[in-house]
Amino acid sequence: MPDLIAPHGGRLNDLYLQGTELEDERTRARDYPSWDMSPRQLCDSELLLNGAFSPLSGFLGKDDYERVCTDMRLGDGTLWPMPITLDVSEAFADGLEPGQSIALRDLEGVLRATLEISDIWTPDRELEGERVYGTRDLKHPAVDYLVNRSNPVYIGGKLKGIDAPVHYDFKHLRDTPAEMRARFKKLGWRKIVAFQTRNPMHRAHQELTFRAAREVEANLLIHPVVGLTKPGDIDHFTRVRCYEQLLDHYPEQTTALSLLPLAMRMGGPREALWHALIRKNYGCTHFIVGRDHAGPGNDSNDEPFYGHYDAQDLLVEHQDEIGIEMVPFKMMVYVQDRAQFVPADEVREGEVVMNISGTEFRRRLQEGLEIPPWFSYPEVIKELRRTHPPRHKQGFTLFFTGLSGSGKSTIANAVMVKLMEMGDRQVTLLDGDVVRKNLSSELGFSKEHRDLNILRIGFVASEITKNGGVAICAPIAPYARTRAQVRELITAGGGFVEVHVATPLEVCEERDRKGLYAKARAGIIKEFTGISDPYEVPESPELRVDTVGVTPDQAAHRVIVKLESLGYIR
Ligand code: PPS
Repeated sequence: MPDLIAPHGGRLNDLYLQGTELEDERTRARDYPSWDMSPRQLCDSELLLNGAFSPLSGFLGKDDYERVCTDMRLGDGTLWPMPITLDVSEAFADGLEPGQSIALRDLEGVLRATLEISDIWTPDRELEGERVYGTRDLKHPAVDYLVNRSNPVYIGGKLKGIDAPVHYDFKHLRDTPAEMRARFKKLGWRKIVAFQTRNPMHRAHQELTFRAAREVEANLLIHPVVGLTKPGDIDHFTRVRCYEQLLDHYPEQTTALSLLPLAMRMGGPREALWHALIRKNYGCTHFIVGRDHAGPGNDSNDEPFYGHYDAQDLLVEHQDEIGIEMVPFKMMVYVQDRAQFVPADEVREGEVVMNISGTEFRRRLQEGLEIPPWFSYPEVIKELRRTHPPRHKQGFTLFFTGLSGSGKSTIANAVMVKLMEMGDRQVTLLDGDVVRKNLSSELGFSKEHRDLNILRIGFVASEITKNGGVAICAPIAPYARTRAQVRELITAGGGFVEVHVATPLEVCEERDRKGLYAKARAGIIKEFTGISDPYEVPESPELRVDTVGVTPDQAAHRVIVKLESLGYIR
């Protein structure tokens, strides 16, 4: 059947077992060592198993991995730009051997697939970052993931699918590649242009996708990513409701919407190639690529990681081999006199052009300001406002950090009382000592225990914040990396305001309210922050307060003013 030909002429994979084969493997898997997959591995395995990553039939083995990293090809020469690897802990890998099988489970422990091991190796993950993403800079989300989050050992091997993951949300919008192809066939769509997105779509996007489809005389597939996108992106529940609203504004029968559970890497040019291969597998003939496709933002020197058009250039080079045609994404602007969006290069002299940048749009959303209907349909804005209310209605975490005796608890208490006096917020105080009594009573002060303590506080604060409350935390939190992790966790669902209580060590020691510094100096208390243990000073907190010569009331007032200026209270 020609419609099941995947890129490079290969077949579209469906790795799920059926009938007795399935039951036999399920029985055998009871004795296999079990690995609980991470959210990224869950996304990857879903797309491996349903054929979206054809021709791959499992997680990459070592030879394929090496060649993918160096020249974007599998061992047999087939184009494949992204290493799809199964990273596991040393403890899990210990004792495993090629030829053995392992069970892959989801977060609830349900068996999703088994993998017959072909290779086990310890990669150089920083080198992988450099080869694949062209950098070792941790500002690149994929490099950060590789270095700080992924596990140290890789296992390669073929997959056997047991149970496909169940998605309880937007079931009517989830299609496997085979289902999507069948749908196109049924509709009689022969040319399909796919649009990839991880953001809400506004009128400019609608216009550019519509024009792209018209230009190549194709139907349009809006194919947003709902797996893992860039930290800080708008959640997929909100986005999908927005896409559904937008769909009504396309001419009937021209456009389809389907969700792609992909874990993006923000890999720029290589990622564009990967996206195109995936869309080819879903049966698309054309793919829209814009400026900075799947771009990771700027590096540590505030320079872009990739050139604006690198992704387009790389895809054009390989489009024939993939068998999909790139449609360049045009920058659209609104021409007031024509009451219409047009490509920027078609604006006539003297015409008044209007545009709202992404940053300006987010600001208006955050501050509850007007967003004009020429920019986005009111139904779309209404959906966005439901889950992204203005800042003064959002939850937030106020995170005090500083040395013992710096005054964190005193200021935190004063701020709490002031917020309660205002009356329209539910406030929870997670003070260092209180947390250690209740949440973390078994923990000591090693780096490992301190980190665990802070991550627990972060977890509780993120739940409070997500649900619209205010969490005030006041631990020492001496490590920058852990504070950053907490920030990331919390900003996914609301605000995060870091206050460094920067009272100098000499002053804290002189005050020595609890007599702990004396004990630390005498060596009675070990690993004491500032004396025999580190405190990494925050580089760019939202606010820094030194309590020398300042009353607690004045310090708390500064915090309140900061919260007002950030828009969290008014
Ligand atoms: S941490 O590092 O963030 O987990 O620390 P935290 O949970 O805030 O706990 C700090 C309080 O514990 C007391 N204490 C110590 N602090 C630092 N180092 C050592 N070794 C230590 N041992 C006990 C101290 O009273 C801290 O309270 P604060 O309010 O900060 O003075």
